Amino acid sequence: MNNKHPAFGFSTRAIHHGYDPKDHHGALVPPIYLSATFAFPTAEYGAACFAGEASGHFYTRISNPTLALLESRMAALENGEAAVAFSSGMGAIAATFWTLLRPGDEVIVSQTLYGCTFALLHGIGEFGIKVRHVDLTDLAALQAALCPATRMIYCETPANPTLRLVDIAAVARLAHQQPNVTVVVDNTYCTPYLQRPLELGADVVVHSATKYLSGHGDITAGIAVSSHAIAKRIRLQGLKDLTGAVMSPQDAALLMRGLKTLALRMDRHCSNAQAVAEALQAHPAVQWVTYPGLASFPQYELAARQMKQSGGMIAFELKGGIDTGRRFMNALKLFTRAVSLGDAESLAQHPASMTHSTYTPEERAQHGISEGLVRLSVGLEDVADLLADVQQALGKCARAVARPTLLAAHAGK
Ligand code: 7XF
Repeated sequence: MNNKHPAFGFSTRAIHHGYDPKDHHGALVPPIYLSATFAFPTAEYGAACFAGEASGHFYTRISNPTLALLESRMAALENGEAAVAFSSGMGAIAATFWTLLRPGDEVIVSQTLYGCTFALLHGIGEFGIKVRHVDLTDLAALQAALCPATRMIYCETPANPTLRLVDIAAVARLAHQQPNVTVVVDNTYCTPYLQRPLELGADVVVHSATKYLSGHGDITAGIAVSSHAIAKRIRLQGLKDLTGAVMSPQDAALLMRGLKTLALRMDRHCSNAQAVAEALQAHPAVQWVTYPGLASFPQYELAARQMKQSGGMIAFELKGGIDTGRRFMNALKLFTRAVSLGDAESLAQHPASMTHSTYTPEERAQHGISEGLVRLSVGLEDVADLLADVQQALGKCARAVARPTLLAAHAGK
């Protein structure tokens, strides 16, 4: 899918693609078409729209000019042919699954996914679709899991919340040795500014656009980007009939506003997160920290090859596990205790009891989500203020960890 939109750079496309003010009374910012339905010039034309013989907007659950502009912009940024907008990331993922999978099919999914995607996979399992969880960092395991019934490979990279990476090009190469296998990548953590899965051989990219793409925490939204042929199927089956999870035109306008600053914001998220990850790594209260920009990151070379920068998400655990983790979270003054990610505000949450509470404790253990893992979404504030907040909260944990150790030393005397 290379070079479909080569003319302009990333930010120029994010700001201008698909829109010319002269077609809209000179309006600099695209108007919002707040209309559920669209007039037919004749009865025959209306019938032709429903028969798929005429193009044009006729009902917003299927298409709308504001959504169409957003979709063409997202396709331009991901270097795909087409996109379909949804009311949430889960809407985009569910519609993609329902469109591309049928009873008897098998889907191979990577270890560790966002909690509700994991729950959705349990759900589709009840409809006769076999779900295999495979460690996609192990290509031999993937090769062994592929079979004639395999229709889809699905992964997040980096995964929420462990940050484990999947080598998209290697997985796509293996998958495409077999006909009819669609590789779907959730690119929420990276956005197309940091990583473009379609250029690496994936067939569909899905996003929770609730996160970095919109960037301001004020909408829930989702996007699927692919070839024209797959997007048409996702629109006419997954969106129109099977979920109805259409994005509101007002949300599309907010999302396009967010896209204009995506590159600037991502640069800042990445540099702030790098500084916070380094501070965590250097602190004696920290047991481990995972961030793709640290040399200690197990897939550091893959991260450097596949991602333009290291992203804004950090996973770490404190000595003393979740008890100390909760103490840390409750001591934060600038970071907000909240789920979601990719906002201007820095956020801290505990996956085992929040975003990944859809897993049983045994499943979390199998998928590498430790009970003490704390997840940070590093925002856009001044880095000195973020570091000061993390340091003061860690200071409280260091004292809490040191105390029982001292008591144990005395008890031993
Ligand atoms: O339906 P949503 O817009 O909330 O998106 C679902 C979704 C899909 N893929 C990834 C990688 C996600 O992280 C999400 C949503 N995750 C939030 C989080 O992890 O904080 C949801 C809060 S419960």
